[in-house]
Amino acid sequence: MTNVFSYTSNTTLSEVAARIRDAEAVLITTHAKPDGDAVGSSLALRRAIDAMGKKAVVALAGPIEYTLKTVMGDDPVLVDSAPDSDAFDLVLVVDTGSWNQLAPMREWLEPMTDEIIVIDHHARGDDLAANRFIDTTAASTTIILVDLMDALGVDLTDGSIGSIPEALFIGLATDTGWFRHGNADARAFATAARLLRAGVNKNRLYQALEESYSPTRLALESKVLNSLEFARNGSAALMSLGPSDFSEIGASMEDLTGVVNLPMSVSAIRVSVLIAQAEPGLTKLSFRSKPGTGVETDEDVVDVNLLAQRFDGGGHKHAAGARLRIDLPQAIEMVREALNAI
Ligand SMILES: [Mn+2]
Repeated sequence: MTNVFSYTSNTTLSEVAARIRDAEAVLITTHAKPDGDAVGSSLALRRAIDAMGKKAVVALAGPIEYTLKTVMGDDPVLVDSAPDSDAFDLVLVVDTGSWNQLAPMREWLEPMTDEIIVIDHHARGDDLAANRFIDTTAASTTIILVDLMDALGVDLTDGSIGSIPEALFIGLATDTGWFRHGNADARAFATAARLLRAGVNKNRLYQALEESYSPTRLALESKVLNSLEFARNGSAALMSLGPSDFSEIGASMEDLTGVVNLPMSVSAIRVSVLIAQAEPGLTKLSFRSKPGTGVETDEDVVDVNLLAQRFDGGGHKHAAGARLRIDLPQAIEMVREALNAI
């Protein structure tokens, strides 16, 4: 008999809520280099569990984008330091279930497998926790957490700065590209409406997260667009940045967020790939694709999760990533080939 691991739920949200109610001290963590959904999920849980009178600690592995830091409030958060694992009787891992993305935490997470509950919306992950709640139809992990908060009876009517609804909104807004991406469905908009009704200030969050870049960002975009080439009969965009590009303008990998989407403004483009290398021997791939509109052929909808898997990466159908232990020219060659083959 073979046991093929399947990254699907083996628990329910009411069971997760019961585990949180029974816990005395909860440790919360998420993928390294956390994005808005990872941070929003972690903070929403911390604030909710803290309000229940329990100890709740968030442990993050950086770097954390500057813009994200400005909306994190003054919650106590451990960054790049190992928590005292013995002090916790429950661990919540959010927005990932993959060792790849939890490498900095693996040493202290692995002995706690029985205490871990993964809450995630990704399609792939590892067998790293006794319990998992996976909903791949959720636009963000925070949208799953709204249901969990309801199961816990957490009040979501105060959306002021530093509130639980605000943290939930940050995850939802950023993971949907501010409600533009294919995952922004009716549930996402309904949840957004509920959080806005609670008073979440979306204009403040949008400016803090999307309109607070340094001039370096434009210099970086200029370099990226300069590298643009088309593949797959003009339906794929491929862009690349090498170590000298980064050093010339004093930019780093963290400055690249969202840049992969630039070519999407072109009608014919269905898929976009950004290949970036800031340090020797490590190249990062970001994949994006446009969702179907119902008026194009099936071949026009590219599943970049499958594409990323060819490079040992993964993600969602329309947003995925991978890391390669090779240099830029070789990575470009491999991606060019893969794009022309799909
Ligand atoms: Mn997410």
